[in-house]
Amino acid sequence: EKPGLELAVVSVPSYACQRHTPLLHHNITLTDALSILAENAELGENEGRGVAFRRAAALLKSLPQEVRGAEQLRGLPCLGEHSLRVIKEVLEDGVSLEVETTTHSEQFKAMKALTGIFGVGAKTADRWFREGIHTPSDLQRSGHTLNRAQRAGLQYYDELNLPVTKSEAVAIGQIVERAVHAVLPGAEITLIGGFRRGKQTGHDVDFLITHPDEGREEGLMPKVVSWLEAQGFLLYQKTTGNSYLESKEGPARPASNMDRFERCFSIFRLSTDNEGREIQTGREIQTGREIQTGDGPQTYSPTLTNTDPHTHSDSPHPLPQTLVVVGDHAQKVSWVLGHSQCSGPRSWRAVRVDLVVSPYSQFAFALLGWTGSKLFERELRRWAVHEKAMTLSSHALYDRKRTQYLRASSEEEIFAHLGLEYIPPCDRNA
Ligand code: 8DG
Ligand code: MN
Ligand code: MN
Repeated sequence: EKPGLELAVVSVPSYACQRHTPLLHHNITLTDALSILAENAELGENEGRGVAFRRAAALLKSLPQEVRGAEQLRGLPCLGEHSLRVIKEVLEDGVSLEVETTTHSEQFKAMKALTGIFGVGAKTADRWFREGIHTPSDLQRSGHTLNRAQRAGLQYYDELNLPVTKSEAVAIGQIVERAVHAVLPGAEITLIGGFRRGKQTGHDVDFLITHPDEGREEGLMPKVVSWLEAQGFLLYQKTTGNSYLESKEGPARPASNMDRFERCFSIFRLSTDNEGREIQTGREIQTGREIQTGDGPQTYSPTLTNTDPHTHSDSPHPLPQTLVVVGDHAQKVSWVLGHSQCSGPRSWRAVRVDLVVSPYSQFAFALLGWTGSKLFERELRRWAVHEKAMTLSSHALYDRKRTQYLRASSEEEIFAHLGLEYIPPCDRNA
């Protein structure tokens, strides 16, 4: 075989969960084009079409080298007629007319801007679009009655659309850890979602919380939320209780994307100084940390007053050190903060945070289900159903032939139950 001429077509498997998909790959131009079409289909509530474009893009992300000609794609799975046409166009002309038209269409731009408001889905955005509302400002002026989530979404629109950096995620993680340990010592907190897959930025920060003594985690979320609220860390939150019940007959209906864990969708108030450097201060607790400036690390001496009655340590203990928001991102953050309509420049930013609590026995399933990517998750469930006659959710794996639940205490075990090679989080970026 002549390397370089043909992509080694050593048969690429057709399910994304059978492949390694790293964050950085060789076909960005092609996948960007397909993602636009996927997004447009999703905004138009054409889910099937969206998935087809997502699968095609995911296939390209898993290839070991850049595709230079359409002939290299022969024999590859997941490439439908429409996706192939777009790929060929981009390979030949550098751009696809359909993608360009979509990107510049008034409807696509408006739908993106409106669904970019936290709490606004495609249906609502479409209704508004047809009333002539194209931007968040239009919406503000319209006088429409908004729900609590949408009001918060509109209020923090610019900030919530700034990417969250890894260091901001770490800072949020420290706050979450303090909150959780204050109300339930011994609980374990795991960073999930895109950051667990190795992304350097995200649209939010996701955490999974559990406790080794099953049952101790019950009712944890309201306590964590109260603690965070008392400390002034929350700008918005909506908590939902756990409603999962395992039945002997197996899952009642095919597992969907929505699970039934205790959870909290929130907006955090993350402190920054006006240059974007981070100085975390709660209302009552001031934490010490290392602040990295252009001149190198400086120590910020800790004064920790533990005011929480649930924890019994009264000696000040040092917290894990942090991080900083520096450089380009910091400038962007301060620019947005400085220009937010409601106030002058300020020393904090809003960050979307998702918290999920799982019982210890479901932890591996929750971890796998919340690490993503969304397409990787969808493909895992599709593989389970179609290839293994099993039902996978973020709670459990059910074997329909043996009519029993399959237990697992690690992601590795779940992949093994499914007859799949283990794919680590960094390779689940489908
Ligand atoms: P990003 O935030 O950096 O943009 O990417 P992400 O972290 O991959 O996306 P996400 O929207 O935060 O979602 C993280 C994972 O959580 C993703 O795999 C999808 C999954 N997820 C939800 N909602 C639900 C849900 O209700 N149930 C389950 N099982 N998973 C969910 O977002
Ligand atoms: Mn996320
Ligand atoms: Mn999330």
